[in-house]
Formats: sequence, structure tokens, C-alpha cells
Amino acid sequence: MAGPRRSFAITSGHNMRTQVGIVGAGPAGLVLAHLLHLAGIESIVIEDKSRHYIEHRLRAGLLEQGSSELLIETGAGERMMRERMVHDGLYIKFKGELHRLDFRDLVGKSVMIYAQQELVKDLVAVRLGYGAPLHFEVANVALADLEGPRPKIRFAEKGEPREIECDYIAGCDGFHGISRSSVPADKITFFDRDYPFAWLGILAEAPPTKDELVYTHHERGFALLTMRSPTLSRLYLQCEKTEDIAHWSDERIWDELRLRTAGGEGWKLSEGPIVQKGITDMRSFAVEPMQYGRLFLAGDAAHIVPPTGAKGMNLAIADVRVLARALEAFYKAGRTDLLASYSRTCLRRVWKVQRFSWWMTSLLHRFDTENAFDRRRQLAEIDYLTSSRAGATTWAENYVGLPMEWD
Ligand code: RFL
Ligand code: PHB
Repeated sequence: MAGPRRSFAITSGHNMRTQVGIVGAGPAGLVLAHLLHLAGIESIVIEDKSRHYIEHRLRAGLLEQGSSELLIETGAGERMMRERMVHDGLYIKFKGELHRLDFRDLVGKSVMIYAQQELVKDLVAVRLGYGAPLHFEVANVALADLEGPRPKIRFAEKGEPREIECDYIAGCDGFHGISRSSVPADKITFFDRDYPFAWLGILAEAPPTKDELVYTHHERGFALLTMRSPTLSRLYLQCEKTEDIAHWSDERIWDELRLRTAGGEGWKLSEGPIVQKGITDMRSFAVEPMQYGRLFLAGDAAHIVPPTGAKGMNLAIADVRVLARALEAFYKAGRTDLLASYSRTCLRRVWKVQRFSWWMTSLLHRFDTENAFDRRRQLAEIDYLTSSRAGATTWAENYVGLPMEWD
């Protein structure tokens, strides 16, 4: 492997050169670009959507303590610190009764609500603020020469062909990107699990019903009450996999949410105009290894978890933290050992988070293939987890986020 080279990004005609080429400007690509910049490593980020599109795409909302600390420590968390909503626990509702998991008491940590699109806005502003390259609306992205010392990213920009010659490429282009499919089929193994349901999600102009998230187990299916601000609620309902959103009037959505979350002294679901609605698929998916030649896969490009544990964006941030450290060791000290162990290091954590996301999904959803026995078993497990300190602690420890690197 070639030793470290000086930092430079040259543009000549349609060709560019950089140290790390980053495909995708989601949380993974933008956090990686930021960490590399702080380490004095050049990168070029390319994104196939527009800046407006990625800054308004409604997705995740919950950040683990470790993710938010990373953003704050690296100077990207200024607005987040002002606007975030810190949660020291969460509520579980089952058999119509509310129970609380107190993270602070159990594991001494918290989580926070800060919308993914807001984080993306902050990271785009940080990157453009230091004048680093970020190309939006590129087309026909393709990767080449991944096995050799000078891998390339080819794409079209405003109709013109472009090429970036890199030392390394980070595939941060999400589940539907081109990076993962650039790895030859015999060099990568897929692991996946499909779930027999989906989530219907809404954004409503209504104050949150409770000060923290409410995860609800109900005979009719799972429901989750989360939030984006003191005046904006985000709510999810388990629905059929093949559900057509057109069949869900606002009235029907509120009726179903009321039914599933009902019960308990003084309970009243906070309601308001629905400003957005959509259906989200549920899937568990991972690849091994997360590297091929000089291509490193990170975030949703390498793994997907069902949203029940609120882990996808956090996993993306954990991956790129490992990758940034490995690249820094290479450029500063010529070390290649951390790059060689990137996939192994990430996968140790990825599989623990896969397990947790699958487990929380299995615990709280209604599976039509299961019977009354299984419903009783689920309820007994939730009862155990909310009444045993040992049970509650293991849930809290995973939910607030496992250590970033599992040493
Ligand atoms: P992203 O965010 O998908 O970013 C990939 C970027 O790559 C671009 N791209 C390309 N660019 C160039 N060339 C190509 N050929 C390209 N193909 C694609 C895309 O346009 C995009 O900008 O992946 P990344 O960075 O790995 O981040 C992953 C997270 O976005 C994802 O895991 C989370 O949103 C998952 N998730 C949650 N995660 C959490 O940590 N906490 C949560 O509370 C949480 N809630 C959720 C969620 C995901 C949800 N949906 C919609 C799937 C709730 C929902 C409903
Ligand atoms: C969200 O705020 O969108 C959210 C929170 C927790 C989850 C999933 C989504 O488990």
C-alpha cells in the first residue's frame, strides 16, 4: 500500500484528485467529511440530490449521547445544543398503562431529539463554511479501479463527464446507492430479514403528548409518539406492508392512534393538523465485509435496521468515526492496520445494534403469524423489563448507545 501523500485537491479540466472521495451527503458522508477536515485530510463529497432536497428530507430524530457528543466536540453542534430536546428516559405503554425507563438512573446517560434534516443542514453549512468541495445534483455515478492504488469516482455534472482520482473512497450513499453494488458479488455477503409490516408516519402540528417518547404495545399493533419540537409531534403506527397511504384519511389515522395509545389516569392524545404522512418499510440488512479494496462502506450503504430502536443515523455516525480515525492513522503515521481492521471493528458494534433493533421490533409489534401465547409472552417480557432493574438496565444501556468502538 502506498504511504501517506501530501494533502491536495487539484482540478484540471474534468478531472480532480483528492485523498478521500466521499459518495453521498447524508449523515455518514457529511460527518466523515467534517472529521477528515479537522484531521487535515482532503476530501470531495458528491451527492446526487439537490441541497434543498437533502436539507428537507424527513427522517430520523433521535441521537444517542455518544453521537451528539461527537458533534459538539467537533464544533458542529452549536445550533443543536440550543434546539435539541434532551430526554433522560422513555415511556413504555402496555395493557393501557404507562411505565418509564429512566436512563439517567439506570445507566447515567441521555438521548436527544434533533431532526436529521437539521443535522444535515448544520453539516452542509459547516462544510461550505470552510470552502470545502461538496457537489450536488451529480448524475451517473460509477466507481472504478477499486482494487488498485488510485480508485476513481466518475459522474456527470451539468451534463459534463467528471472523474475524481482518490487514495480511498467512502461509500456513504445509503441503502439505494451505487457503492455497495460496485463490489463484485463473490466478495461480499448479505444478511437480511424482512418484517411482515411497515410504519405509517405522520408529522402533526400538535405539542408532544408526553415530555418523552411513548412506545406502545397494543393488540391492534405498535404505535410510537415522538416529537420534533415543543409544537410539532411525530407519530408512527404499525400498518400492513402493502398499505396504501391514500386509504388513510387524517381521521382514520387519529382514530387508530387514539385506540392504540388509550388508557391510564388523565391520558389524552395531543392532536393537531397533519402536515406530512408517509409509509416506511421495515428491514434488517447487513453486509460483510464493509470494505472492498480501497472502498469503505459506511452507514445505510452497509446496513439497515428497523427504526424501532432509533439506531440507523447513530450507526452511520459510529462507522465514520472508526473510518476517520483509521484514515488519520494512515495519513499521519503511515499506519494501515486500522484501515485493515475497519470492517471488523464496525461489525462488532453493528451486529449488537442489529440484535437490539430486531429485539425491540419483535417485542413491541403485532405479528399476524403469532398466536395468543406469543402475545402473552411479549407482555410478560415487557412486564419483566419494566419491573426488574437488571432487565431495564440492559434495555437502557442499548437504547442510549453502546460505546462507539467496542474495544
Ligand atoms: P442516507 O441518509 O441515506 O444518505 C445517503 C446519501 O447518499 C445520496 N446518494 C447518492 N449520492 C451520490 N451518488 C449516488 N449514486 C447516490 N445514491 C444516493 C442520497 O441522496 C443521500 O443523501 O444514509 P446515511 O448517511 O448512511 O444515514 C443513515 C440515516 O439516514 C438512516 O439510518 C436513518 O434515517 C434511520 N432512521 C433513524 N435513525 C436514527 O438513528 N434515529 C432515528 O430516530 C431514526 N428514525 C430512521 C428513523 C429512518 C426512517 N426512515 C424514513 C427510513 C425514522 C424513519 C421513519
Ligand atoms: C423519530 O423521532 O423519528 C424516532 C424516534 C425513535 C424511534 C424512531 C423514530 O425509535
